[in-house]
Amino acid sequence: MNQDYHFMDLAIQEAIKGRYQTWQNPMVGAVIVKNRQILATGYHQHFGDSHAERDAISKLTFEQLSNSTLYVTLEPCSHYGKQPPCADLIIKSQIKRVVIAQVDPHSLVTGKGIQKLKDAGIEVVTGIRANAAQALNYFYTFFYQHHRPWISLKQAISLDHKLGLTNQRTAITNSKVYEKVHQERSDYQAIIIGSNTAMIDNPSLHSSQVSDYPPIRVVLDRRGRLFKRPDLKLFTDQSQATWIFTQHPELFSNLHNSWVKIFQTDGTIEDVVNQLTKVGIQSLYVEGGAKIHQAFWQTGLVDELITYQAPVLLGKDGYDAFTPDNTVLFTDLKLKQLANNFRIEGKLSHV
Ligand code: AOF
Ligand code: ZN
Repeated sequence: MNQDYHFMDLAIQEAIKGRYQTWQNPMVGAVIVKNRQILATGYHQHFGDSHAERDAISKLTFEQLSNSTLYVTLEPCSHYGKQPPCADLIIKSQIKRVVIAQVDPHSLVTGKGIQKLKDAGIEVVTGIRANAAQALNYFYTFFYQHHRPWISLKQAISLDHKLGLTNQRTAITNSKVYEKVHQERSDYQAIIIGSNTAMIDNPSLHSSQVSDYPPIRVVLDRRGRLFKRPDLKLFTDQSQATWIFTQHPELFSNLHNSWVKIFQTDGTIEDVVNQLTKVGIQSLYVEGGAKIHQAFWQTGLVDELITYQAPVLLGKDGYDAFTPDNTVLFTDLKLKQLANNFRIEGKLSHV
């Protein structure tokens, strides 16, 4: 029915209100309708808090709910997590019809929520605006489908494909790129840099969106060189968590505190990705430098390359961006001009 699309669009608008606050949970929106009238709306407001369905249902009386239709952007859950199962609440509320956009890719839920509703005699319709709902929770969906985080490499290069001048901090891109990168970081759950970048650039890796869950700053420091640099912003600025992956955790005993966490690794990127997967990190923004990019590239796990290019030639004193061994084809290419710089985004063809 046409109105199903209309009400689902509203549910998607509701879901978006939770952006930057649902963290490892999906953004979900709900709309309850009876006789073509909207009775209540709701959304998942914060990680750990009420689900969208409960948020909407709790605003209505039993009488209002009875025989109503619930529009929800994600399949209602059927398991006990931080919240009780929404499917049970929907059944208890005597909602007659449930329209769902996306089937939950989370293996604890997939299909089970829908089945529970059907078993209780509720009419269930799925797939209404499924693509839009999936796009809303792109990284969440990828994580549960592929059992690892989505990985974007980000690099800022000159026209001669160099990242900067050797051993000194070099800003080659303009202020619009600076703003865009700060905004873009907010979409990811972790930002990754290598120890060289940490020491040379001393970055704070801030993101521009206000959130209770700013991206975690992950530093790959196999040899444990950073223990001698407690002055780095990553250690002194408590705005975001810093996680160090090293083969020498013992060196960091003094730096370990409530926002700095030390992880032991075997030194491979695969191990870092595995450990991040285990703690539920769904998306990585790998900022470099070139060695880290190269190491990620070699795993074959990179899903997207984001390149910012500035109109400058760094010449022979510049150091090279990473270079793949073979020809690489991109899909879904996006090109955007930011004043006199370019942003080029390409997904790898395996995605
Ligand atoms: C949400 N918000 O509106 C819906 C979700 O730990 P819990 O209880 O919050 O459960 C999280 C899971 O519940 C989540 O991964 C997803 O599978 C399902 N549905 N989650 O956070 C919602 N409807
Ligand atoms: Zn739920």
